Amino acid sequence: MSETFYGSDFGALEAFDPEIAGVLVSELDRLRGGLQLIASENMSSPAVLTSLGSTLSNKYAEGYPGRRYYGGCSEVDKAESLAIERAKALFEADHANVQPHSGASANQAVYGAFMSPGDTILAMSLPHGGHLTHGTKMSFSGKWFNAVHYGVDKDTEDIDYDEVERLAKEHKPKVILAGGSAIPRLIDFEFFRRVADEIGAIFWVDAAHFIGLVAGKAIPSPVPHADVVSFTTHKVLRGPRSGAIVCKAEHQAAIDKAVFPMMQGGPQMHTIAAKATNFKECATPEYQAYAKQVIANAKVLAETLGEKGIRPTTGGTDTHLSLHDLQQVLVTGADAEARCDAAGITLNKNAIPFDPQKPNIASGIRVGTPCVTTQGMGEDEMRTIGGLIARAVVDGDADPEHAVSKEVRAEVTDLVTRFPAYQR
Ligand code: DSN
Repeated sequence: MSETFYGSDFGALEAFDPEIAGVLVSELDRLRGGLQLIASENMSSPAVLTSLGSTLSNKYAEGYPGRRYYGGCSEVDKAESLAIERAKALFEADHANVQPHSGASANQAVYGAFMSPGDTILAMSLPHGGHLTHGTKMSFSGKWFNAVHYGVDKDTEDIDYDEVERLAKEHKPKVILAGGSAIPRLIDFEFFRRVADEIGAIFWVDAAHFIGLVAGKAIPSPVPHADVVSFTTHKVLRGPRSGAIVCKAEHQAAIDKAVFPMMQGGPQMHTIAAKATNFKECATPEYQAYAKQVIANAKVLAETLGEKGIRPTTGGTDTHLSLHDLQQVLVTGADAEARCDAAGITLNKNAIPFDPQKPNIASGIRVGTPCVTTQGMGEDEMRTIGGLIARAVVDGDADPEHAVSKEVRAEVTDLVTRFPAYQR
């Protein structure tokens, strides 16, 4: 039986608000028309998008299933219970909280659960691949907490594990945090667990970037090792734009209280329903094959760019992303991003470890394969894409009318026509 779901009625939007309807259409055209290589983005399924555009958005449901501060929660309780149970099963976790609105909200809750203002956290530095919420001075996390940062080793460009251990013993942080937004290599969770145990610290993993690879059983999971794992649901995982936390049973009460009422009010029930659907998708063999292909693709893309003089830091990748040093080709990250944009390739400039440039210029780019793999592309297409990026970066221009921009864009169009996003 088909049903009319008020909320997915594009015709109604178009009739009432053509300006916003136009934005929806032109954004879809933008997605379809170019290559999306931002490592933190993906393309959720129509099933996930349907809940996001549903009447569940109307419901106030402060509290947790069966323990709400509002009436009328019988149906949203079902959605949240499904999301919790599916997350626990998918990640083999004791407990899941699916209410965080985003990765930053999830991280706020972890601080709230385990730390008081002035307490010390040991985390990866932002310029070496960490994250804004991991104690940078501009963020609440650096203003309210004493953040000590480790970085990468100058030679390997991978996490400097000796420094982690030295700083942990010197500063005795309450929490040790692993994870970040530009780490191409696997993280040694057992090492972090041992160091945390030696000083009696909580071990927290911010798995936002790679949790989808964990869900797809393509890389080892932090869940057995960490006290708490926070993550976003919209990156490789391919769910709605949101966040979640899984933790050991002993931290359940602290995490739940920190998410609500400490950091958030009403949960977004439409997004929670979409998370439930996403967790179900992630348990399928198709998703598991996808996660493995994301990594295979990232390896080939990193290697191809390296062959063109756009060196991958750490020598390559084990995950969905690679970070590339442009100094050899004498182009800044900002210029590379603009040249690629003009050629129909969306990626982002990124600081590389020990970067001589300011962050808004940067000496690197970050590329990721979640979107293009969702579109069905494989290793052959990654070789093509690596060549196109190199042409745009080295010979191209920020002007879309430049000959190289036009040539590369024509090849991008050919590729995305053969591997369409959101097939019509
Ligand atoms: N902004 C995200 C990223 O691009 O990695 C992290 O929050």
